[in-house]
Amino acid sequence: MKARFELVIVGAGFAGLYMLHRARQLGLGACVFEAGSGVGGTWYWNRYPGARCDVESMEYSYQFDEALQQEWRWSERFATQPEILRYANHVADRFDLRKDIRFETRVIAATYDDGRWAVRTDKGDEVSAQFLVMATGCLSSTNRPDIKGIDTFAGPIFHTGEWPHEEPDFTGKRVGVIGTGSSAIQSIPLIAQQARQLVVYQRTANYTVPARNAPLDPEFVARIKADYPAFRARNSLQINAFGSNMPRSSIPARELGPAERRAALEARWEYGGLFFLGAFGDLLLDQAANDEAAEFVREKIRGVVKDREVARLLSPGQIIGCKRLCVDSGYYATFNRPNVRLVDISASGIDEITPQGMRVNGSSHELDALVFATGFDAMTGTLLRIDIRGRGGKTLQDAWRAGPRTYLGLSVAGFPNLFLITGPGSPSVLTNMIVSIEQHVNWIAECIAHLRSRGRGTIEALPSAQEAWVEHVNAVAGRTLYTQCSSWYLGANIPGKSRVFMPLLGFPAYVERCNEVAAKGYEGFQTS
Ligand code: N01
Repeated sequence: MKARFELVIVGAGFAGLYMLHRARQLGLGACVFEAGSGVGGTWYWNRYPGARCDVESMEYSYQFDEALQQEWRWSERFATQPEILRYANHVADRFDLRKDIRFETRVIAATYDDGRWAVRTDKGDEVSAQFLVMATGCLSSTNRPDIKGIDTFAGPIFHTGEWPHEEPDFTGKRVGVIGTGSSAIQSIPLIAQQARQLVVYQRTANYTVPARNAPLDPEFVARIKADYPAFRARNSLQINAFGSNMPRSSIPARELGPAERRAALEARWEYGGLFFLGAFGDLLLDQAANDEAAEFVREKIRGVVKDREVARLLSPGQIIGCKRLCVDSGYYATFNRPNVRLVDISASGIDEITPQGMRVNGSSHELDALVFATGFDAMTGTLLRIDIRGRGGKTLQDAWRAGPRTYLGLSVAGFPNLFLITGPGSPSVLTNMIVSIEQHVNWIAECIAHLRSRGRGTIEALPSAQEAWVEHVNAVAGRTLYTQCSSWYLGANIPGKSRVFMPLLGFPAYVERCNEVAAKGYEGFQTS
């Protein structure tokens, strides 16, 4: 296709779908390119067994349309991947979005020249647009470690982030899972139920808390639906933009006695989910408070896992919450099964993959299938795999050589009319993503409307505003414990990636700043 649009959107996940809807409301001619064959983004690709959201379903949905949020019925407290994908498809149908989406088409290059973006795809499309919106998601480029011998393996290799549409059958098979992050922790209990033998290769033990998932109580749903906007408003005032039903405590651990601290941790452990990190006001600020919560989880692990050595290996030592906390259903108990084995690879990694399996710590393991649950090149990976060139032909790769630099996580100096949705430097992955997505899309739509109403065609972040923003993001992170472990928030999971803490902590303050920027005529931007 060769065509001219006002807006090109890359990605048909929750960000791309809503951006398209808003573009239409503004009367903009828009086109979406999507690499997958359907909508849903993360929820299209991550179909591994056990995949479900760790934000409660009554919150993990759009709020822009009251009829939509009233009519959709979630079945469980934490929705499964198939249910969330059904929801994304429902939204696409309800708002008739598919006709402007080109599926199975990957954007490979975008070049800015003389007020417009020239966008190229792997299907040979060459389109031009005034505005380019990257709705590419934060966790959409899989990390496939380059392990010696990987191409020699005789059986199938799966990655949780690119799971096949046809469900693999592990019945009677010996399966190896590499990694113990959220994806592994969700899939391991289910793979263990099917496989003859499951071997889990763990480099770093991870903290996980029980989900306490359950069918949704109709009375609870009715209460929320009776005034959904008020529920949304309360959630948007939370630091992570979710969880007003169980808000973070404002009391620091040191102001509580030992029994009160214990009770706070127990209550949140019983409640289930990420709320555990809100047991103390300073759990992610103060080492002693964090140590107490971490030891509490280790004690729980020892209480569940019968083999002492396995329990010890499963017990993480790092700061809890510093890497994304995992939420599980039966993860630790899975290691009591006779067909499950934990292999510690923290000291020397995996020696090599062989046709029959793996060599680890000098011994051979025979396996029929391998599952890489090794995560993503988060937040920047997908953007940097596209050849994006801004003013004067400068590439995004060059602009971000020392780590991503944005203004508000929405815009990059030197790249006019390019918008990022939930980009680095915005709260994104530290929040309920759908809430952050809607806030970004609304801001972008209002910005474009503002430009049009004033007869202006371009907007670009000022380098000075961007530098100040990068400093602000670093300063906020520096006041917490988040920067003190090797997480994907910092890019530390990808060899050679610059270490920069990418998300910004604190949704309400961020929204206030975005609104203030707009109210001041897009302060920190130049328009022409
Ligand atoms: O990926 P991860 P994920 N050799 O990066 C290991 C979201 N999510 O897909 O810690 C051996 O967390 C790596 O080890 P180490 C959520 O935000 C949400 O699980 O680097 N091992 C780690 O154990 C989450 O945080 C949900 O030492 C290697 C694992 O692989 C994010 O997605 C569900 C290795 C990767 O863990 C990513 O989660 C799923 C190597 N060469 C995902 N390289 C929910 O909503 C990496 N590893 C619940």
